[in-house]
Amino acid sequence: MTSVATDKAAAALGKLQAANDGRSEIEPLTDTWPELDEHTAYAIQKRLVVGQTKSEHTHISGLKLGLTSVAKQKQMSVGEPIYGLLIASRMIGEGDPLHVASLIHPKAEPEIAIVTGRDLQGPGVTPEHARAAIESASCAMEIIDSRYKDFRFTLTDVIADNTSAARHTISAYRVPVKDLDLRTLGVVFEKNGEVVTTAAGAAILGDPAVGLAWLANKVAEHGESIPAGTVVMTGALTDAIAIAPGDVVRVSIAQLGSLSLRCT
Ligand code: 0L1
Ligand code: MG
Repeated sequence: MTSVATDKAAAALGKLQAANDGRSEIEPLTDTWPELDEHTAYAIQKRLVVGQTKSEHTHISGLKLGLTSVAKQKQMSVGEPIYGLLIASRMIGEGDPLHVASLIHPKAEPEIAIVTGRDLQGPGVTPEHARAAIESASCAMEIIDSRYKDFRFTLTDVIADNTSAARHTISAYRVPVKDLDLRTLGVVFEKNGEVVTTAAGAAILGDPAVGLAWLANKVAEHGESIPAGTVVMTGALTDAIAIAPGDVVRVSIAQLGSLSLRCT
């Protein structure tokens, strides 16, 4: 990075951190820094998250995929997903409520969370390698909350903003995937007792294992691997829905069970 880019990255980091701490919206970084590139955006993301974990005395607890549906990729004019980092203190325990006022404009999305049972070191990880590395799967929900006004951002903006990650909740019921085909699991997403959307595991790039393989190869570009025991949120199975105090959202996934989240 040139010294100008370093200064811009430091300023961007400060803006995102302040927006996160103050629950305030900002304009996209690329409005004033259109040349922000993907590599720099991931570097900002990492520094942002490491700073948050230090100030909250917590740690990075896993990885997440974003933009895993073809529809979302088309909307953003991109041909691949993105990844972000999970923060342990941002996990909502099963049965605990989400305090909506602690966020800016949260939305909930149903996901499959997996835990890996083998190390994955890219490049060259195939969906077959990734499939064999998935040890268990669970029902999960991600609460996304872009720090950008009206969720308006470019690809590099959202990467720098840790892919809109805000909170996540994962069922403690972990199902071994040995005899499970994640592609064909039916998904029902409800809000206040009404079905909002349905999907299948194949909504994640055709197969969550494809997402995991992409992730292993992508983090390798940044000198990282995915060690055995890593939790990965594999991406939204349906569109995210806005949530408000009083709402209860629930995801049910065939063979994985159900998970509810009450918003206060
Ligand atoms: O987890 C996600 O799929 C979110 C990716 C970022 C895009 C968004 O905020 O909708
Ligand atoms: Mg998500």
